[in-house]
Amino acid sequence: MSDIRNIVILTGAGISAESGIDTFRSAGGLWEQHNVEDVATPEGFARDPALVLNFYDMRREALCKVAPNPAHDALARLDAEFSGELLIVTQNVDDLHERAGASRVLHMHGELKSALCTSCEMRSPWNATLSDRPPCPVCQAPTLRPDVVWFGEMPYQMERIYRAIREADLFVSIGTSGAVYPAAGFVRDARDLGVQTLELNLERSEGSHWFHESRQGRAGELVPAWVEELLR
Ligand code: BJW
Repeated sequence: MSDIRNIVILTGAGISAESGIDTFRSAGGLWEQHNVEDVATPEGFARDPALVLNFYDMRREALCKVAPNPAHDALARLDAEFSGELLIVTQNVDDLHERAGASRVLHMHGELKSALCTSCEMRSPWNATLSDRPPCPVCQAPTLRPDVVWFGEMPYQMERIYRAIREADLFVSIGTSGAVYPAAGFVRDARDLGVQTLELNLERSEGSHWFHESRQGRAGELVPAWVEELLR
């Protein structure tokens, strides 16, 4: 793999599962405990803002009790030691990549520790609750919502992601079911451009057949082994 100079990595909920954060679609996952239409759509938020703000307040609070696992640590090591271009595109709203030490990270579905004002549209770093309707630090209106991307909304920084995929020679997908677009389509975009593709996931995902190679297992084992292989 010594000719690899430009890598795009897509991560999903599976990379944070061993840290104790629930995935979405697994048995007992978040979408089994909550109706996705109620908590992850703009319509659900309009219908019952208190329910949605509480859901995200609880998840933000739970973040304090978890820590990065060996898969996050391995990607942080790659970020530090890989001299080529690297972009970690995460669908996750947690901050475990950053807490492990990675800096080349893009949160395409937003972040739990950020609030978005529906009045002035400014994004502000946020560590506290939102269900008590605090004022926006910029315009003072009590109209903050979680700065996350719900179904029907445009993910963040799509232009930058597609540019990185166009320039990549390796695309790696880690811990994602491949059920949600546009992220689920990145593997096909990459393949169409002649980019090598690798999947690391607990089980074969919905899009496994699109990858040149698919390895099954726990992210905490597969990712450190792959990073070691790449940097060797
Ligand atoms: C392990 C492991 C371990 C476990 N080790 N692995 C019909 C067809 C096609 C598309 C659409 C359609 N109808 C509507 C759409 C579009 C829609 C969509 O995709 N819907 C699908 C349901 C079909 N998408 C959108 O609306 C998006 N916006 C959009 O498309 O805008 C228009 C556009 C057009 C053109 C270009 C660009 C844009 C927005 C999607 C927003 C998703 N939001 C959420 C919530 C975010 C906030 C929050 O956290 O609450 O994002 S939903 C949820 O799913 C979350 C995740 O980021 C996302 C993906 O989930 P992920 O990460 O894959 O988790 P799981 O649980 O599904 O999978 C975990 C995997 O890990 C599993 O495979 C496990 O096996 C594995 N695993 N333990 C390794 N230890």
